[in-house]
Amino acid sequence: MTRTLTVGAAQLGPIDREHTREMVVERLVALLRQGADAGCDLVVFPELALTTFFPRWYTEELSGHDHYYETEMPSPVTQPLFDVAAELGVGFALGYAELTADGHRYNTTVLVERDGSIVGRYRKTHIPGHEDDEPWREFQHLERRYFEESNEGFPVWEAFGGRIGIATCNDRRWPETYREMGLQGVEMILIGYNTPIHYAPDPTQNRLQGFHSHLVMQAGAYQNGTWVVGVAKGGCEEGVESLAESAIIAPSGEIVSQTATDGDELIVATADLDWCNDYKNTLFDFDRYRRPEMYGRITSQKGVVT
Ligand code: CDT
Repeated sequence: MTRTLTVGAAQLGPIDREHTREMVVERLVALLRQGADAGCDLVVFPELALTTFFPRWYTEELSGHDHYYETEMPSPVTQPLFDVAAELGVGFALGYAELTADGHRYNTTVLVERDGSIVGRYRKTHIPGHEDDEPWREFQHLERRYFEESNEGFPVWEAFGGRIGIATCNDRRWPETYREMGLQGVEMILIGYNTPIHYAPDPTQNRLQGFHSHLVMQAGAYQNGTWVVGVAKGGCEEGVESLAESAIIAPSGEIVSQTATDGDELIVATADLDWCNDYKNTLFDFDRYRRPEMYGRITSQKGVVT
């Protein structure tokens, strides 16, 4: 019998700064219900799915955006999501800003099973953008000011009848992200993102945002024999145009479903998890073909040494 997991990519349109958590949770619950109607086991929401993408604004005090962070998960305001998940028997992955009791700030995603229990959480590893005020930009990308790099690595969990991993937005551009999970036998990687179309350091890349997003996720899927679910918060949020083009990608590297809008939209695919083995046991039989003794620089060296 084949192992299948019906997964929904629940793309979100913009969340404005005036939108309350309650308003957003209502949108998430509506998408979760749509997912249940479509037979989903798991619905994946984007990165920072409870608030606007606040790192676009500089605050003098680091704590200036603390109202955008969650100090508990679930909290009274996010509890309905967990309750509806358990009621419908549909799990979810949800990105949010996490402020820990000892004052650390992470860009986090929680994975929740079909009974509403927490499987685990992933904290973003690769934090893009900049730390300091750069008012010359049309809008800023201050993730490096408002989030710490996680040192926890890339866990893979036995859940939903398969092996599930998570990456967050910029993580998807780094091949190490996928390979770290590939080496744990991952079968589905969930990736939420907020990707502004305009890239201030090199605007020649603007027209390529969609291509680059798919390029890296499709390569990561194929080279590791895994499903990849890429989910955007897209559309024009607070004047900033962001990439949509959410996609569910098979272990072959092929896109099997893609959103057609840049607003709230659910796409669904029934993922055959055993399809992963067609790649894991042949061309990408790591045990047989990898040469880790030749890859020493990958973990011993950070920048380029000519
Ligand atoms: N959220 C996030 O990681 N976004 C980045 C934007 C590019 S760097 C300014 C991304 O890699 O899509």
